[in-house]
Amino acid sequence: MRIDIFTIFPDFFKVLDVSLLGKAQTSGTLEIQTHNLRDWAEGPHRSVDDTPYGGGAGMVMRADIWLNALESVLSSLPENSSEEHASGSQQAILVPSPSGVRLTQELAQRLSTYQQLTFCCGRYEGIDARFVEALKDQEGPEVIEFSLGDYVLNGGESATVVAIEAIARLVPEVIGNQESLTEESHGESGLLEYPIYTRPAEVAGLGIPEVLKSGNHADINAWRHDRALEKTAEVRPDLLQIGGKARANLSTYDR
Ligand code: 6GU
Repeated sequence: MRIDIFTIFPDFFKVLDVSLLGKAQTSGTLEIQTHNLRDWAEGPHRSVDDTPYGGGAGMVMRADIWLNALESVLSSLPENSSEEHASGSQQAILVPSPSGVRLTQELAQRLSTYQQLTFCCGRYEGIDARFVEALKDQEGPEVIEFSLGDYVLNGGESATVVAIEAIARLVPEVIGNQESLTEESHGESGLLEYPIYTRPAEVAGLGIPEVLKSGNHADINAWRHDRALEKTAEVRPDLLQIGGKARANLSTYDR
């Protein structure tokens, strides 16, 4: 998978050189390139923003600079043919924004099959709305404005790091043990994860649930499902509501 990141803070993304994503870059499974938006700006200050039409606080990033930047990098990438589209080799442009669609495990899963992703990190009050409008108007990669949740960040950089970690770990070869992906929170079941334990058998006066030492895997699975359901009902009841992802997976329980 290839990832291009446009930002005025390229240094922010050094964190992606660490741990599993760093290894995936070294091995060539993942190629991440950052681009400094100011390289497409003009004038002595290489300014990328201006005051908002209609007034109001803060500054707005200029759509023309953003479009020029994307144009010069994306046009140099291999064509995204319809043939590739069918085999799951798509491209997407991702724009972090508190007013985007929620980044879910399901969306991360879909994007992990893409060949190339472009992240556009806005700062200040965001990017001139015509940037996304123009991208959607032209034939080209799918455009997705995404949000991490209902709170406001100073810019899209940290959200982009989060999105890349969520997506790239689902690319086969990035995580050594694919099995560790199968039973985690927000996975297939739609439930939060059950509690897990390791040695020592006693910590701070607390032991291990007996069933986990029983060797009976049917009992262990039933216990884990119960705990996952309990935890979900306690902290994320929304996941169990009608339309909630977990609801279809409660077959052994009263709905
Ligand atoms: Cl993706 N961007 C910004 N700027 N703020 C956010 C966000 C994204 N998700 C939640 N808050």
